[in-house]
Formats: sequence, C-alpha cells, structure tokens
Amino acid sequence: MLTPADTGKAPTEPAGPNRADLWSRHKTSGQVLDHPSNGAARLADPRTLTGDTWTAAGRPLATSLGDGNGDGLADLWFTTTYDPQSQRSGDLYFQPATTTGWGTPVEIGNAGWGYIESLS
Ligand SMILES: [Ca+2]
Repeated sequence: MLTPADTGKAPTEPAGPNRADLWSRHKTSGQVLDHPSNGAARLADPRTLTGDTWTAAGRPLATSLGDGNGDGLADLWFTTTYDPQSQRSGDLYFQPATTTGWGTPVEIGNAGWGYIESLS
C-alpha cells in the first residue's frame, strides 16, 4: 500500500477536490493504482498511473510521501534490486510526478537499499 501523505495531486489527476487519494500497488505487476477519494464517499474505481514501467521485481519497494519537490503533485520513492553487473545491492530513487505522468527518476540513495524491508 502506498499513500500520499499530503494533499498533492496524483500524476494526470484532473482538477478535483485536491485531497489526498489512496495509492496501492499491484502485488504482481508492481503497477501503481490511484483510488480517487473525497475523504468521505466510497472509493471510486482505481486508475493505473502510467508513464513508466512498473515491475514488482525491478522496484521491490515503493512509497509516496506526497509532494516532495513542491510542485503540488504527489511523487514516488522506490528501491531497485541487486544488479549483478554493477554488483550494487539496490539504490533509492525519487521519481517526480508531472502533469502528464512521471518524470525521470533521480538516484538519491546509493547502494545498500536492497537490504531494506519496507519504506513508509
Ligand atoms: Ca511533486
């Protein structure tokens, strides 16, 4: 389960109540799903947040802390798996949301993140 912790809008989210939505992650595919919420009514059908290749194997952990770069859109943090070619044990990335999907991930934690059990 992922959940933006503030009122940042999800990528490509149309104008709405500007309240935090619930994000979840598909256990097998790793896709991130946005469940729009107005805070009181039953959740609407989720929509897949597109614009990047989400795989559970390639990005074992992901979370959203809300808007990390101050542009009003909720962003994503994720880890990568061990890479046998570079022999790195997993990195931490920040992936900014854009109005059309996802921006380019930026490495913010170098190696060792493959040993982390969860992010929140
Ligand atoms: Ca943002």
